[in-house]
Amino acid sequence: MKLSPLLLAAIAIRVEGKRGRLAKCQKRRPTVDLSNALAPLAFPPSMYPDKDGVTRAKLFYDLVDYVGASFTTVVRAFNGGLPGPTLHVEPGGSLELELINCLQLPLGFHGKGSHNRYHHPNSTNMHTHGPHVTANSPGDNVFIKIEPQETHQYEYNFDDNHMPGTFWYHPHLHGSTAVQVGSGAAGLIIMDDPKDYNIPDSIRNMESVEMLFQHMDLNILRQSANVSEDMITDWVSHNFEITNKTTSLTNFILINMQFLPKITMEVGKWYRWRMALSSIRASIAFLSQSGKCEMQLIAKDGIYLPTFPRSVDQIILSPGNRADVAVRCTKVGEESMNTTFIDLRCDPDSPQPNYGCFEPLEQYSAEADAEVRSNTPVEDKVGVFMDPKEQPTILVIDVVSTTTTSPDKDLEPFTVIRPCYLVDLQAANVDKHFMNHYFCFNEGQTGEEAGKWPDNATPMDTCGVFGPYGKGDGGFDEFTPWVDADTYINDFETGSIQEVDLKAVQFHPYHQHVNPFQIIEINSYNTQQENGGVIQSAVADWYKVGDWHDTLQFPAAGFGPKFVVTMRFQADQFTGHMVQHCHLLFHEDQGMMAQYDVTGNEGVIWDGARKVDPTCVLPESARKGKSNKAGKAGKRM
Ligand SMILES: [Cu+2]
Repeated sequence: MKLSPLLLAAIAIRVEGKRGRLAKCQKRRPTVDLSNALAPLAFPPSMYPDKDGVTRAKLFYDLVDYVGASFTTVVRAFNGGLPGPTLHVEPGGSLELELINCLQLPLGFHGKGSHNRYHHPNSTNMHTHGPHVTANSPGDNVFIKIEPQETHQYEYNFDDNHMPGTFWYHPHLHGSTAVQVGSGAAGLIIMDDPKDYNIPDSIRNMESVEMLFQHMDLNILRQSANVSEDMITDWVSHNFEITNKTTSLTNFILINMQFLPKITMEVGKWYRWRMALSSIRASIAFLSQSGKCEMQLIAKDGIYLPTFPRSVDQIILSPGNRADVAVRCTKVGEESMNTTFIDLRCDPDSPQPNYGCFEPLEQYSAEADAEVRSNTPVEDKVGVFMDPKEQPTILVIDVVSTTTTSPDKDLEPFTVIRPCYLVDLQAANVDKHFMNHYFCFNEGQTGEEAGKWPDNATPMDTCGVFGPYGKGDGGFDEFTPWVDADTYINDFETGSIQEVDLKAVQFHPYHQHVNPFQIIEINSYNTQQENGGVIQSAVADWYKVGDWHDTLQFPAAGFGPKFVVTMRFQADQFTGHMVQHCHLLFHEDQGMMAQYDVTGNEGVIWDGARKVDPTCVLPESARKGKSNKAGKAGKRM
């Protein structure tokens, strides 16, 4: 039967009508040109709470032509800018966020075989990384799927005792996190210090510099675009052009998507650098080249240090981490912030992809490059992504003379009054213990590991976490790549204290949603083994027992498989999903994710908090004695 043009038109309208074309999506694709090095660092627009404490944000997710320092491409971005707008929120307030997915069909790779591989590049969702909020809708539910031309309304409510700090947001749809976050879809969330917050004026009044660091790992982006059948950033056949406009590097660190930007700071004045690392693979460490810029660590992952400030020589960030660091430069002139090499024994000769390495690596061998390129026939067009050259400098500071007569004083030691969900847990009685052990099979291992190859794994790189349920760290028959939103690896009740050993934490940055965690023990008993474990002094300064994180990779080369970091957290208030995953997002897409099931009663807090710290602040709901909806248990992995 031949369809009449009229009928075809009617079908077209019906298809269009089902998904609808969203109003207010951009009519023309904007160009964002950030190709020049040494340009003044630019900041994305900021959105602030209204008088009622509610931040009302609309984020349009759509395409942008990005002109970078060495290449141009098309990326997915929020509100036509890179990075997305900075969302300011306040304790006791909320964030009402409408996410409008303006992307178009096709869905890309989906259906059979796509589960733990890169898939549906044009569908998306939102994760607020760091805030202590519920994972249930309309809150931080990362199992929401917003298909092309659909919208979703999120609402995140922050308790009035929420610790202010630096957080961030990014898409978190399993299968498309690497391609989306890795090409720039991210922005900062800043919970500002309330006017009456008990921090010193020197901290409160410090001018802030907001920096979203982005590692562009074009190799992984190309793979994920390819596998997910992404017709937008399909860098194999179109939409990608090496320009070498400012640099020939193709593997580098950007700040607010700019290559080697410049900031201006007055000599002798403290600035609060609020930083987040949006990276799907590399970590970074950097320092002041001349040593003439002092650095005092104030907060990590949006949580003030137990006592601050802490003098540090280097700033260390792994994928997903944030840091607030007070920086004061004492010599007028140009200062460079240079990356350093923190040894994780990332083997440049390994045919396998290296995990959790600090970039830029000091070297890659020609053989390793050849291996990487062997499956990538387009190298002539796009260059060698793992470039052997370093990008030592990532930021330049113009230190200028000051208009004031005296330099800022040294920062005085101080402790903040903490919310009860962040009291010291080092002496607490633990209710339950779990061992988190991440693992990846690489493509090259499939043959020799065939006997151990799990039924639910895919034929490519496959990552997962070891069961058994409630215990972890089992044998290969307990190895489980991501299952689904109804399946859990452990359960515990609200109001309990949980302890987790992180076993592969040298290589895989462990991130858990909802509840941040405290470092309890850094187990270096294995120091004498093989190569002799070394914890560099910069690492020892940065990661201390008692510190809090929501994402942790511990750079400890040579410690071997027995190296473990033990952490604890309160399962505070929020029942339901508590997702944990590797923040190398290409691993997460390939299955390195599981979730805890928080049962018990909604709203229950740990009754020991006030005994540990009588000054800790309870949320309003607990002060009024509300609590009570029981959580229901989910399916076991
Ligand atoms: Cu990983």
